[in-house]
This record gives sequence, structure tokens and C-alpha cells, in this order.
Amino acid sequence: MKTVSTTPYNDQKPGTSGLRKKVPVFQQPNYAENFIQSIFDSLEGFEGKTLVIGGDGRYYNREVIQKALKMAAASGFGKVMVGKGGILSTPAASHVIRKYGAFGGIVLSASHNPGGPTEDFGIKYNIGNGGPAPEKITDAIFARTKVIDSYKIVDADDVDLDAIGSVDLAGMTVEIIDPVADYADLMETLFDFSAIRALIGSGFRVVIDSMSAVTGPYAVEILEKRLGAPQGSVRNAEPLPDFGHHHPDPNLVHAKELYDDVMSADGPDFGAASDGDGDRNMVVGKGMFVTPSDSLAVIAANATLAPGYAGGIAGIARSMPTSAAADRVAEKLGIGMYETPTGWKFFGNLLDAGKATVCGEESFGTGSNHVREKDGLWAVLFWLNIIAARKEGVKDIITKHWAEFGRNYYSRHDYEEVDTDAANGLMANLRDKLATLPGQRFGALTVSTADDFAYNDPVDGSVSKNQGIRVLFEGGSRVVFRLSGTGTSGATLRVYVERYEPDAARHGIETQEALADLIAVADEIAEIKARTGRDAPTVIT
Ligand code: VG1
Ligand code: CO
Repeated sequence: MKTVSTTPYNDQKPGTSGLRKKVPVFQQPNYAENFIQSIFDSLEGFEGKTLVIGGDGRYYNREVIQKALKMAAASGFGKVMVGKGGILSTPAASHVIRKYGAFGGIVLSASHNPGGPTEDFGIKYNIGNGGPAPEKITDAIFARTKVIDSYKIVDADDVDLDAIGSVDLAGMTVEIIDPVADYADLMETLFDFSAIRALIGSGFRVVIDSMSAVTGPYAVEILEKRLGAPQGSVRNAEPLPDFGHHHPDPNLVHAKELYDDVMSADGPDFGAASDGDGDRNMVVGKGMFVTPSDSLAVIAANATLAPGYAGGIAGIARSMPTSAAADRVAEKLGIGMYETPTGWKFFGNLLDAGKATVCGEESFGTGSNHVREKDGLWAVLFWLNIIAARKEGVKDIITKHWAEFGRNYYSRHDYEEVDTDAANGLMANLRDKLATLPGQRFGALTVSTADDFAYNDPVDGSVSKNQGIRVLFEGGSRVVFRLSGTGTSGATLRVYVERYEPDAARHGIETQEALADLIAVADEIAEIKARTGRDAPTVIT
């Protein structure tokens, strides 16, 4: 073992989901080592315990895993479990931590951001419940990165990440595990595989686009092998270090080919896509794209159709910018509804305490208490289970849901790589205006309340402030503004727009048209065009 002296970097603050930077930033001397040692220095009591390590296979994954293994050995972990080839999807890593009672895990991913030598990389720490470390720990890690002066590492050969089995690394056991088996087994306990197999056997055509990212091997095992879909149903199934130049973000922009295919007359009946690390999902049915906010609501309303949730759900949680569609389901079911800041780490306490069973975010994230991360394939299987049980397609299921609960028209407009000062100025200006907004009229819209969202965690009492500016209008429409915490260049402004429509006769309007007045008001209030110099959003989802 050796102790290497180092000097701090001042930019290692974890964002919404861990530390994310361009690969060349991570390749600076000791950059990854500093952060990993800062994680270990912020934890207590892991001597002799087990750590889980896995990533989404992106460029630089294997190099950082070798460093992390040698540093874990030097710091006194007893064992590290690693997915074969360095692969573990984020939800699978969460499951492995829970199943084997590990102390925690390191997930190497920049999720939906592109990969490659000049693209993004990321490191995230997950705690023993399988979920992303709460702010208390990420704050401690950041504080440590600012003063770190050395790290510990063992001098040893690289571990063969491709050979399943256990080896010794300077007194610590490294176990290379099958990354897929445990996860696929868990899915079989939650969903009615025989009903889904029968659905597929009857000719219902399902395609999954893994976007050359981590879910390929999982989707092939589950959809093609266990559920009997024809070979080739999983597209872009091999994880590649640069994701084959795909932008592995499952939305209508980056998964457009899949969308167009499902929408074509002779295309498949159901399509789904997932992101770089497998925690996001996009669901498209014949003639109908499902917004993530609606997906959460439909899953909650139909949860008892899946064997794993047959006893009912205890409550629903959603991030603040996610539409209120799920709130109407919770109200009808008479169960708890929780509104949290953006980022999965805020759901952990609610899931652990049994207050919420299903959770969701508008950013194509859905999940439940089966793990402590959002889970892309889980959501896809839930939809297939619902379709098989109801013997109805996606379009019918959605339109009936809207007829029963009303429709929350919803869209997110992203302005990417905006000048950081301009973005901060825009948010500061909004904060300054908050007190004067209530009562103001914008055309037919009157502001009822406006605030900077703060979350009081009902389980541990912690408070998280400045989580997004909300402007609510009379009648239930709203606009939310926040800056992204996952980008790696400039700032990304996210504008979330929502309008509730109870009248089923008005459920067929094109989304952007239905929201046009709110989109105009959002620009007027936040001065988006003037302050960012942008005429239009970079991405609309
Ligand atoms: C985005 C999403 C957020 C999600 C986060 C991590 O964060 O908005 O809902 O939890 O990404 O997702 P931000 O701060 O950029 O808005 V993943 O799939 O990148 O781990
Ligand atoms: Co992700």
C-alpha cells in the first residue's frame, strides 16, 4: 500500500446525481483518485465490509474501476463486487447493494449525457439502502475534496474484469458477478411474465432501443430470452464506450427513429428506449407517446395488476416539476402524495419509511420500492404487464385515464449551454420578482402564488432550499424554472409548463398548442429571450 500526496481540485461539487465532468477533466492527474478518496473519507465503519462497483460501460469506465478497486483495498474494504466487464446498470447496482447487504456502491456514469474521449463521465456514491447518497453525505464529500492532500492505493496488477469469479487483490476479495441475472430474477418476482409472454406470443410486437448503452444485455435477457420476443427486438443492444455516437437520452428528439417506427402503419405495437445507465425510460404505443408524468399516474392507477404490487401501493412521490397527474390518482386512491426536489436521492427516505411505493420524475424516470433508483426496464415491464392484463393498447389506456382523471398537458423546454452568468442572472431576477407576482395578470392568466421551492423531508426533518421557481396560476396551470445540475458545459435552463384540462372533449389538442399562452407568459416573466439571446429552446420534451 502507498500513500500518494495530492492537491485539491476546486470543482468537485456533486450535482443532481453525482460528479459529472468531461472525460479530459477526469483524466487530469489524481482527479478521479481525489474524488474517490473523498468519498471514502466521508464514510465511517466500512472496514471489512462490501462495496459494489459498476458503470454504464462508457469511455474511461474500466480505467476508473481499476483505480477504485486498488483504492478500496488500500482503505480497508473486505470485498468489492463488480459487474462483469465493469457493467452494472444503475438500477441493477442498486439491487445488488440491497440484495447482498453491501455497505454501499460506486456507480460510474454520466447517465443520459453522451460518452467518448471528449464527452462526459461521472462518479456517484450510493448508500446501503441502494440509493444515491443524501445531501448530507454529498456535502461532506465536497468539503473533503477541497482540503484533500493524499490518497491511499495498493500497488498491484489490474484485475481481469471479464472473468466471473473471485480473486484476491492485496488482501481484499474482488468478485466479478453476472451483471444481469440478479436483476432479471427480481423483475420476474414483480411482473406477470407468463401473461406478458402470452401477449407477445399472440403477435403483439415490442421493440426496445437500448441506444448502444447499458440496458442492452438486460433487455436481451428479459425481453428476448425470458419473454420470448423475436431475436432483434432489442435494437442497439451492445453497450459501446461512445454509445455508437448516440445521445443516450430517451426522448422524442434522441429516440426519434424508434418513435417514427412505432407510429408507422406497419411498425411495432409498442416501443421503449432507455438512457446511458438504464434508469430512464421512454414509452411509445401505437399512435400515442406517453409523457413520463402520465406514465407515473397510469402505473400508480393500475399498480395492482402487477403481482408485485397486488396488495396496493402506500403512496406516490414525484419531483416538484413533474406534472400533478399522479396527484389525482393518489387523491382517488386515498393514499399519500409527496412532492420532492428534482433528483432521485430525495425519494430514498420516503421509500425506506414505507410512505411511498412508486415514484417518478418528468425527466423520463419512474421506479418503486423494489430498488432505490429509477428503473427504465422496470417501467417498460410494468406497461407490458398492464397491457397484458387489460388487453388494451397504450392509446386506449391513456385516453381512458384522461377521461377519468382529466389531462395535465405538460412540456419541458430546455435551453442548453446558455452563458452561466446570463442563466444565474435570469434566476436572480425571478427571485427578486417573486413577491410582486401574485395577483398580476398576463392575458387570461392570473398568478395565484409564486415561490422558490423548499423541501422539508418528512422523515429526517432536513430542509433543501432553492429547488426551483414556481409560478402558479388560478385554475391550476403553472410554470417552473430551474437550472440543471447534471450538465457539463455552460448552464441549462429548464422551463416546465403545465395546464390541467378536465374536459374530455378538449383532450386531443397538440401539446405545444395547448400550452402556447403559458409558454409566452414564461418568456415574459423570466425574460428568457432577452437574457439568453435564444429564440427557441434547444430541446422540447
Ligand atoms: C436531470 C433530471 C432529473 C434527474 C437527473 C438525473 O437533472 O432533470 O430529474 O433525476 O437528471 O437523471 P437536472 O439537474 O439536469 O435537471 V440521470 O438518468 O442523468 O441519472
Ligand atoms: Co440515467
